[in-house]
Amino acid sequence: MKKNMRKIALITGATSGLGKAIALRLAKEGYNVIITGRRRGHLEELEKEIEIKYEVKVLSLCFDVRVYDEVEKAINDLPEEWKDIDVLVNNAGLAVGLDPIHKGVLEDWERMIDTNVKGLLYVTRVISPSMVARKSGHIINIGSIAGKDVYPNGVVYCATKHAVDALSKGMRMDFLPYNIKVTQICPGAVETEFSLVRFKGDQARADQVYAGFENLVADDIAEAVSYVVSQPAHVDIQDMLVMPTAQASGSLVHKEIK
Ligand code: NDP
Ligand code: 8X3
Repeated sequence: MKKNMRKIALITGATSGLGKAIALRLAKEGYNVIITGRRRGHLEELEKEIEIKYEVKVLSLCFDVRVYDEVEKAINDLPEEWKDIDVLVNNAGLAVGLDPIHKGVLEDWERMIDTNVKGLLYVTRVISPSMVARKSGHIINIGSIAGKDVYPNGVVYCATKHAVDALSKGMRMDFLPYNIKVTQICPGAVETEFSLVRFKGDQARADQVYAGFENLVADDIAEAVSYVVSQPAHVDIQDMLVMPTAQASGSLVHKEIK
């Protein structure tokens, strides 16, 4: 921790799933947290939960990572005491649809590319100059097994996560002179709102994804984040692949359906 000051973590996509669990975990560990997402009501609920449970400060920022002007305004308008962000967790992201390329829905492709690739870049572009100036910071990009592997019908999502893999490697190079750690955490199947979003609200189809095996839960990834941020200054966990025991690759899950 800074002398007499708590560290600050900003988590994108904190309204549900991994981002919410990561925000709660970092707050539990004494970070003041900036929680972001588009659903203002969800942010307000999480803000209250954190304030009740932990003696840290919490600030909500409601913006769409796909809109550069919104990202820039939200971050640049931060009160002075919140400006020196120590840990940025680039988590906001989504898959939309599960179609072969020749049947792909252009709007779905745009949403995935704009959120998972351009959104991550926009947030990093606005926050990293302050880390560079201070020669201090830690950027954690939430990638995926889909960034290490490719599975049929999910190719565009996989391509966006391969982009996150490349961006994580490249950021590590660009930030090397500035003492900024870059970590990529790549989960396998975690039960969150992810599949509900992918299948556009079809809960039964989303439930099928997690049937017959023990998937990861969001707290498993919060635990991974807790591990990487707690390393000493000279240690950077560069890349972490966290899979359910029953999942061997992007498309190979051992299911026991009764
Ligand atoms: P959820 O759908 O539960 O959460 C996604 C989060 O991203 C929400 O908080 C959502 O907030 C936010 N988000 C989506 N689009 C935008 C946007 N345009 N602007 C701002 N925020 C946005 O899914 P997960 O928690 O599972 O996903 C989190 C990350 O983990 C994603 O990057 C995903 O690709 C990755 N991942 C997930 C895995 C899984 O199996 N669940 C496995 C591997 C990686 P809001 O809607 O309020 O804007
Ligand atoms: C999310 C999990 O299985 O769609 O990244 O790759 S999966």
